[in-house]
Amino acid sequence: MYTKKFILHDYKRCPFCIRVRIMLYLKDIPYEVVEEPLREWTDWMKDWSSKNNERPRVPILREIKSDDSEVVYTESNQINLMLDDRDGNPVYTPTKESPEYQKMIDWFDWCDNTMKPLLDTYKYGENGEFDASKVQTHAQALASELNKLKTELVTGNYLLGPKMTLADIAIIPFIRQIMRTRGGEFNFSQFPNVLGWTLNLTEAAWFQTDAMRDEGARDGF
Ligand SMILES: N[C@@H](CCC(=O)N[C@@H](CS)C(=O)NCC(=O)O)C(=O)O
Repeated sequence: MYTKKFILHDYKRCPFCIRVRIMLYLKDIPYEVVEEPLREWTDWMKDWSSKNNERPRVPILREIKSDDSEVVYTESNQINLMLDDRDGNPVYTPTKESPEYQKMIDWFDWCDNTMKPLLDTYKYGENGEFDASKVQTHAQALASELNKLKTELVTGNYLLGPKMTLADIAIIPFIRQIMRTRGGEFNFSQFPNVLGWTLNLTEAAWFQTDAMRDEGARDGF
């Protein structure tokens, strides 16, 4: 059964969605977009979430097959692993048996479970209550985690060496978010190679395409 089309349930500014849009672009996979109004959600999302007893969240990628059956994929990094592998030519995924594969999984985990909570606190405050007097402390906590990126990027252009992988794709939308918070007040001069890695990716011609645009991304997201 062949794939008739992909549909991405998307929110422009969501960094998890940007991960998936990067991959769809790099793998040259056409797709339709359904914009999800966060917290209101489309009827499809409400229906899917109640049938599956899952909280509505973006991104969701639907694969519509030639017989109109559909497969629903959730979790941005899992979606990206699937997209990279589906043509039998995984360009951005290290081989499963290699130490790099486990390192990639560790970066996924670090990004979502360690760095993102610190980024949210830096951006929105503890429990979403912004307090300007605590920004410095929150920035320091975030900076101490970003040291991991700094150390890793000493040996190569990308996190796992000379080639861009899903590890870079997973993390880059979040670093861009830090760079944009409150007009870019985070002090990146302490991380010149992280800045270089970010600009190398975000200023690449392919990153400037419509799919990667996250307009409206001021401080709000
Ligand atoms: N682990 C998920 C996280 C997705 C996620 O948290 N998406 C946010 C938007 S950035 C969302 O849908 N939030 C709505 C909610 O949690 O109610 C992934 O990697 O896809």
